[in-house]
Amino acid sequence: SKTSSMETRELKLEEDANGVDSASSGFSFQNESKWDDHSSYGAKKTLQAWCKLSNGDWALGKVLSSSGSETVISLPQGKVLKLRTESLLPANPEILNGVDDLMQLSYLHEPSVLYNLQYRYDQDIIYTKAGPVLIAINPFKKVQLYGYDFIEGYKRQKMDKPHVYAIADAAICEMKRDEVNQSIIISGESGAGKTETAKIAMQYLASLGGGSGIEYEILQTNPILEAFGNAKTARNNNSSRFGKLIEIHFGATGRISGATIQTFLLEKSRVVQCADGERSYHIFYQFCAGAPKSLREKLNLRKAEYYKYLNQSSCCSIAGVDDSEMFFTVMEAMNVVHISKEDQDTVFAMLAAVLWLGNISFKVIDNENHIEVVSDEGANTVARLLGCSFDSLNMALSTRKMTVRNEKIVQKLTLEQAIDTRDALAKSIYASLFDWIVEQINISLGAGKRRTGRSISILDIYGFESFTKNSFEQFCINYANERLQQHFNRHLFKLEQEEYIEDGIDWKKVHFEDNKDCLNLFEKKPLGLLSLLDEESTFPNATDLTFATKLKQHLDSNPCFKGERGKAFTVCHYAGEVMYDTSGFLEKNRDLLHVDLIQLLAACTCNLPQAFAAKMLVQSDDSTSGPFRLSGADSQKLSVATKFKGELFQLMQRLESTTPHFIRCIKPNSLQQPGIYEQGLVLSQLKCCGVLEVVRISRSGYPTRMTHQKFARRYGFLLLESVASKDPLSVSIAILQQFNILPDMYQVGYTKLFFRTGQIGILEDTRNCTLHGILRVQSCFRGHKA
Ligand code: AD9
Ligand code: MG
Repeated sequence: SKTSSMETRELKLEEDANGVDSASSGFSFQNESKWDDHSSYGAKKTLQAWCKLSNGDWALGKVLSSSGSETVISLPQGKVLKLRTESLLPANPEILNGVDDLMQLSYLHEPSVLYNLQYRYDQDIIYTKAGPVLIAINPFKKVQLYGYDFIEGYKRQKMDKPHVYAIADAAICEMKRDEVNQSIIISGESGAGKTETAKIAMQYLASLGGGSGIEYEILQTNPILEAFGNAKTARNNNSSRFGKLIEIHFGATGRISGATIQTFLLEKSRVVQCADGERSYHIFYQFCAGAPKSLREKLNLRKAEYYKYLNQSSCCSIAGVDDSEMFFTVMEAMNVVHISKEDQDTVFAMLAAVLWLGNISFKVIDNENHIEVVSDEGANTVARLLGCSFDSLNMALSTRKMTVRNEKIVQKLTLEQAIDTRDALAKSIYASLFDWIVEQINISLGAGKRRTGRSISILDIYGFESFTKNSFEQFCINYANERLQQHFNRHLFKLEQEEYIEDGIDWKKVHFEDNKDCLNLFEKKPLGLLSLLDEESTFPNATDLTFATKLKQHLDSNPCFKGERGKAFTVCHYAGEVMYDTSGFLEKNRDLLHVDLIQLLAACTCNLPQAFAAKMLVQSDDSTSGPFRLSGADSQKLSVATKFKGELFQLMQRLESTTPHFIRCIKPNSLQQPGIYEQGLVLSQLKCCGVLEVVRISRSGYPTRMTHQKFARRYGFLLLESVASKDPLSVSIAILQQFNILPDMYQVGYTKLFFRTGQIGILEDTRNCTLHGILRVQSCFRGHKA
C-alpha cells in the first residue's frame, strides 16, 4: 500500500482467455461467465470498474484510460494497474450505492452485490431486499432497529425500508386482504441469525395482541425451546439443534387466538457427546447452576463439571451468559405456558437422571468382557429418579433378551455394548422429554382447538451444511434444504412472471434451473438414497460399508451422485457438492431403543418415563426384539429418514397452501464479531441460499422497472431533439431511440418500462457526465467572473 500512486504495473498477458498468471502478478482475474455475460466492462465503459484480487476479493478501481483490449485503472491504495479489459466488470454509477433493493442495480454481478450489501452493513443497515427476498446480515451486536417505535412505524406504514417488521407486516396485510394463510420462511447457515430473526418477526406479530395474554405466552415459548433445544457449538453460542415451525393463529377480528409449534429432528447425539469447546443443551448447565437448594437436595444435583456428559468437552460456560439467571427465566416461562410445578419437578428429575446416567460405571465380570453396573451413587440415583430398582436398571443395561429360533435367551453385554445401551437410554429420555415439553406448550397455546381463522407460520430451519466431515444429520438437513429450495424457486419464479403479465408485456415463460434431479436422487423408489438406506437398515448384518457399496452399485450413473473411496459418497446439491461419510448412518437411521429399555421405562413408578415408554411402544413393535423391519402391515417403527421425509412432505404441503415470504440470513464472519465483513464467506452463502439464483433469474427477465413518468422526468433533458407530444410515454420512447437501446433490451408495459439488467446504467452514466459537464462549465464561468 506504500507504492507510489502513479506506479503502473505491467502485467504479463497470456494467450489463453483466462488472463494473467496470478502467481507472478499478484493479481488474478477471471471471467465470471455466469454473471457478466451481458455486462462485461468492455461493452459498457463505465467510469469505475471491478477487478478481482488474488485473494479472491473484489476491488473497485477508477478507470484512467481504456484502449480496447487494455484498461488502466487506479485502485484505492494508490496502485495503478494495466489490465485486460475483458477481465473487468463494470461498476454501478454512484447513485446506486447502497440501494435498498439489489434489483435496482444496473449491473448485477458478484462484486456489485457484495459491495452494495457491505456499503449498507457498514452503516448498520443490515436488511436489504433482493427482489422479493429479504436479506438479513447478522450484526453480532445490538442495532437500533427494533422496539415499539419501529413496530409502530411499520404498522402505520410510515417506515418502508427493508426490515423483518416490513415482511411481517406484509404477511399480516396479505393475510387479511387475500384471506390466505401466510408463511415466513427463514433460512441461512448456522449462526446467520435465523432464530433471532424469527423472534423479531414473532415480536411484530405479537404486537397485534390477542387478549388473555396469549401473545405473551407465545413469546415465552422461546426461552424454553432454546434452553432445551439449543447449545453452544463451534459456529454459534446459541445454536438451534432442531427445526421449528410455529403457526400463529388469528381470529376473525384479526387478533391472535393461539399457536401451534412443530419441531423437526432434534440432534440427540449431543446429549451424550459433543466436540471439544462445544456444550450439550443449555438447560443442563442452567439447571446445575440455578436450581434452588431444595431441588438440589431432592435430586442429588451437583455442579455441571461433575457430570461426564457435560465435562468431556471441557467447556461448561459461555462468555457473557449467566446460566443460573437463565434457569429462572426458563422456570418463569414454564409457568407462563402452564406447566405445573409438579410437572416441572418431574422434568428436572428427568434431567438429573440423564446426567447421572452418564456417570454410571461398569465393572468387567469375566474374561469375555461382560459387565455389570457398579452399585454406586450414579446408578442408585438414576434408579431412584426414574422410579425403578437398581436390579432392574442393572439388568436392562447389562443384558439383552433375545428370541433365537423361537427360544428366549438372555445375552450378556460387553463393556462397549453396555456403554452404547446406557447412552441410548439417556438420548431417548432426553428426546422424549423434549417432545413432551413441546406437547405441553401446544396444549397451553390451544393447539388442539378447532381453527376457523387464518394463520401466519414462521419456519426457522437449519440451513444447508457442508463441513469437512458430513454425517447422517447433514444428510437429512441438506435433503430438507433441497425441498425448500424447490419451493423457493418455483414460487419466486411465479411471482416474477406475474408482474410482467399484469403490466401486459410480451413475455415468454423462462425456463429455470430446478433441482428436481437431486430431489429424485433422494426420493426415487426403489433406487434412491432414502430407499436404499432404509433397505440396508433392515439387514441385521449390514454395515455402513455395505451401504456405501450398495449406493455406488445402484447410483453411479446418476449425475447428482458420485461414489467415493471407502465409506463415503458425494451428492451434488444445488448449493454445491457435499461428501458424506456413512459411518453411523444405519444406526442413526434405525434409532432403535431396545425393547428391554422400553420395558424398563414402562415399569418405572415415575409418570414421565411411563409416558415416554407408552409412546415408544405405539411406534415400535413390542412383541419382538428381532431385526428391524420397515414394511409389513403390523406397526413397525419408522426409520428416522422415512419419518423425516414424511414430516417434510407435510411441511411442504402446508407451506404450499400459504403465501410465502422469504428471509435469507447471512453470517458476515466466522468469528461472531461485529464490523467484520468477509467477502468470500458472504458470497458463498449468497450462492448457497439461492440469492444469486434469484438475481440470475431476474437477469433473464427485466429487473429494472420505472414508470413512464419517472423515466421521462429523469432522462428527458438528454433529448437532442424535442418531441412533439409531451406525454411521458412518447418522451420515454424518444429517449430509448436516441440512446439506441435495442428492442430486446426493454419492454413497454401499461404503466412501466421494463429493462434488462445494465440498460439504465448507460443512461445514468450519460446523465451523470452531462450533469458534471454542465457543472464544470458553470464553475468555469464563475471562475471567469471572479
Ligand atoms: V443456528 O443454525 O440455530 O446455529 P441461527 O439461528 O441462524 O443459527 P442465531 O439467530 O442464533 O443464528 O444468531 C446467532 C447470534 O447472532 C445470536 O445469538 C446473536 O448474538 C446474533 N444476532 C443474530 N441476529 C441478530 C440481530 N438481528 N441483532 C443482534 C443478532 N444480534
Ligand atoms: Mg437458530
